[in-house]
Amino acid sequence: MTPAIITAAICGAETTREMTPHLPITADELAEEAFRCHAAGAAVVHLHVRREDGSPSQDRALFQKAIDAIRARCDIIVQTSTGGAVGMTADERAQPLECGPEMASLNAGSLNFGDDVFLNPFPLVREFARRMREKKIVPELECYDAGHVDSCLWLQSLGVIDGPGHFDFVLGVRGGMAASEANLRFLISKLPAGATFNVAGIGRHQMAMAELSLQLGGHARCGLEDNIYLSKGVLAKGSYELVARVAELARSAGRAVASPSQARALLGIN
Ligand code: KMH
Ligand code: ZN
Repeated sequence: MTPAIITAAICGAETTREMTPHLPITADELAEEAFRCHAAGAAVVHLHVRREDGSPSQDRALFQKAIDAIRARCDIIVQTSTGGAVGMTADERAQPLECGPEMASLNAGSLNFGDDVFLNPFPLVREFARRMREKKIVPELECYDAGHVDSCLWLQSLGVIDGPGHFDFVLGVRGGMAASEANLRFLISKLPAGATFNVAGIGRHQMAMAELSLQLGGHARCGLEDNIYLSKGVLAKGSYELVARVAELARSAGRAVASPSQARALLGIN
């Protein structure tokens, strides 16, 4: 079986210090958390950054500082967010692509996101994809709904994004597809031959979706961006505790845990 790539989503844009005191905010805190996640088995860190007051930002300088701090600690793959927070402009969101990440998220379509709307119109997707290709940044195709997979296949047929692609099924957002086994199996059935997939279950679905993905040959994402609890009512002390648990799930599924260099080979990162 292919080694399992664990992605640690350590910060996000919506989780707050009021929700959990364990959220990393400064560049040093983000680097320390990425290092702990790497030690626990993560090969990729999905990165957002914050201003000093904790508010979400896509500021290039803040990203550069965080990336430099992470790279000084370990060789984990840095996947910068181009999603940012709901309501940000495309120009704001694209800034981290200027920081030389190996990977970046590419959100494949729009959806209701709780009471907000997360806008990803095709012109934005095409422009982000163009910049990623120009900079040799490997996109992770963020799909919150089945139509987003179809959109990616259409963009592949137009040559806008390279196939077969690395997909991330984000399941359990209020407004997107629910986190269920039937939904995940359906999404996998839509993938082109040779595609790889990751699953990010939101909230209480995180571990169950990670386990299922690992059993089905996929990869898994966890961390405080998507879920703050280690078990019911018990806050995770950091994303690293969640990564350690997913690493156990991988081994139980008969999968080795991929190192960053194994993940680079699997994801086509040169
Ligand atoms: N914060 C969400 C609205 C991404 O990083 O690409 C979007 C998000 C996706 O987190
Ligand atoms: Zn994100």
